[in-house]
Amino acid sequence: MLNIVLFGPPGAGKGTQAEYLIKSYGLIHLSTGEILRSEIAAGSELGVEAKKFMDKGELVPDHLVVKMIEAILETHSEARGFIFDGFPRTVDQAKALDIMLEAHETGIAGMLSLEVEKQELINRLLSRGKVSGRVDDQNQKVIENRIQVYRDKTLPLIEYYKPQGKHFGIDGMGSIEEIADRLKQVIEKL
Ligand code: B4P
Repeated sequence: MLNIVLFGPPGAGKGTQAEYLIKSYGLIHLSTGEILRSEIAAGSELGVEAKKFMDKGELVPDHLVVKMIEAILETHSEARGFIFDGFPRTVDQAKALDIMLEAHETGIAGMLSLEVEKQELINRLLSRGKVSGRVDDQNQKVIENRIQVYRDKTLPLIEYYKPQGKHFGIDGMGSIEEIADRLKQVIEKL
C-alpha cells in the first residue's frame, strides 16, 4: 500500500493536487474537510457538531475526526493506498492514524508539505469563497484564524514526521501543473 499525507496550510492546494494525484496513482482521496462538509449537508449528528467549529475556522475535536476516519478505512481494506488530505491535523491525530494503519499492516510512506506564502493563501481562499459558498472562505478574519490554528496545532506535525525521514517540503507556488510535477518527483522515490 502507498499512503501519503498531503500537508499544508489552508489554501495550499492540498485538495487541488490530491485530485491530480489519484488519477496518476490509483489511490483513494480522503479529504476530512470534504467528508465533514458532506456530513453538514446531510444534517447528521456529526455534521451539526462539526459546523460549530468549521464556521469559525477552528478544528473539529480529534476524537470525532479519528472515529470518522476509522470507519472509512474499514470500508476500503482492499485499497492500493490513500492520499490523506487535511488529515492528520494534530499530533494526536497522527498518532491515531499510525495505530489504525498498523492494524492494516501498513503505514505512512511520506508527508508532502506544500509551502505557500501567507498572502497567496488568503487570495486563493477569498477567490474560492466567491464561488464555493463556503462560510470559512468568505471572511478574511476566519481565514486568518485558520492560518493561525494551522501554525499552532498543525505545523508541529512536521516535527513528528521529520525524525522518521518522512517529511518532504515542496514549493507550492506556481501553476497547478508545475506543483503536481514536483509532487510526482517525490512520490516516484517513495
Ligand atoms: P479543508 O477542507 O481541509 O480546507 P483547506 O485547508 O482550505 O484545504 P482545501 O484542500 O480545501 O483547499 P486547497 O488548498 O486545495 O478544511 C476545512 C475545515 O474543516 C477546517 O478549517 C476544519 O475546521 C475542518 N477540518 C478538516 N479536517 C480536519 C481534521 N483532520 N481535524 C479537525 N478539523 C478538520 O485550495 C484552495 C484554493 O486555492 C482553491 O480555490 C484552489 O482552486 C486554489 N488553488 C490551488 N492551487 C492553486 C495554485 N497553484 N494556484 C492558484 N490557485 C490555486
